[in-house]
Amino acid sequence: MSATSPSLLFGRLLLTGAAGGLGGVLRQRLKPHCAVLRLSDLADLGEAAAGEELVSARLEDTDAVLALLAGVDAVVHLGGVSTEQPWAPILQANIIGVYNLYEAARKQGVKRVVFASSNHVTGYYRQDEVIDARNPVRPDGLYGVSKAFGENLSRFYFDRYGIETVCLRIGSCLPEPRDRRMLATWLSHDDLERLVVACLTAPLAGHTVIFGMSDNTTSWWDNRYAAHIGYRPQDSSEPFRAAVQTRQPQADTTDPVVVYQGGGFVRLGPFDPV
Ligand code: NAI
Ligand code: 15L
Repeated sequence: MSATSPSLLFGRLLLTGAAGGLGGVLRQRLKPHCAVLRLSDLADLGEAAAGEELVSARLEDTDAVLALLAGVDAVVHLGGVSTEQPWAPILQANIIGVYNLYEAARKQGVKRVVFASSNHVTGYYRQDEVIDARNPVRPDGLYGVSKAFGENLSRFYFDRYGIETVCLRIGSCLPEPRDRRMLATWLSHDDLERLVVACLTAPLAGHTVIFGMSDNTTSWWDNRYAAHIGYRPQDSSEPFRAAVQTRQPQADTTDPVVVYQGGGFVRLGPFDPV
């Protein structure tokens, strides 16, 4: 069941990355908020349900992305490389792709974008620190660097062209927290829906960075500068704590995976040979 009450707020919404993990979650949950939900990916999207439009597009294809944004009121941009990968795919999807998206938004008159950034933009902060949106970025890999690029690009398109963006620094959005780190980073699927709908409907979004987390007891992130978005998480990782801690005894506290907020990502890549 939807975590927010259904209402038709948009004519046409675009969801990129719709064939992915979170795309599958939001495909069901954004439909009540628009007359038409345009779904895009390079992977198979299955059959179109009533009120859905399916568009196959590669984000690095400038013309395809320009056409993708025609007639769209707002974009939820999930598409792209979602883990640490070699530079070539990151460049195509997360650098060129996000540039194509903002150029298309400018040319097609789209006024609001919800951009799936990541906690890996700030993954080299320590787990004993609490940070907010004004702390400088400290990416934990090329993936995090590419998301920081998207955040900066969207800032420029707001300052120059007035295109509003909410950058979601999503933590770990899964049905349940899987490990100790995720007790702090977990975002439930219901709270993801609440967050995205709040970003789409906030009267004034401007350019905002918000950490995508549930109302977890352990927390490394402070959303004080995103209060105007009106996101109210209703879930918490706490009911999962005992099971997680039993399953995963505390690891070596000098291990970088335990020290840094980015967890295992601080060990990954770069993959290109020396
Ligand atoms: P995912 O990898 O399951 O989905 C990404 C989708 O983008 C895929 O369906 C893929 O086919 C598509 N895609 C990749 N390259 C593309 C290209 N060049 N052109 C067009 N489409 C392309 O990722 P997931 O988990 O659904 O995440 C969605 C977004 O949220 C991603 O941008 C990810 O970086 C971000 N995010 C997700 C988190 C999570 O916990 N799932 C945490 C932090 C950020
Ligand atoms: C991310 O950015 C990834 O897209 C996702 O797969 C998770 O690994 C998440 O971060 C995380 O930090 O748990």
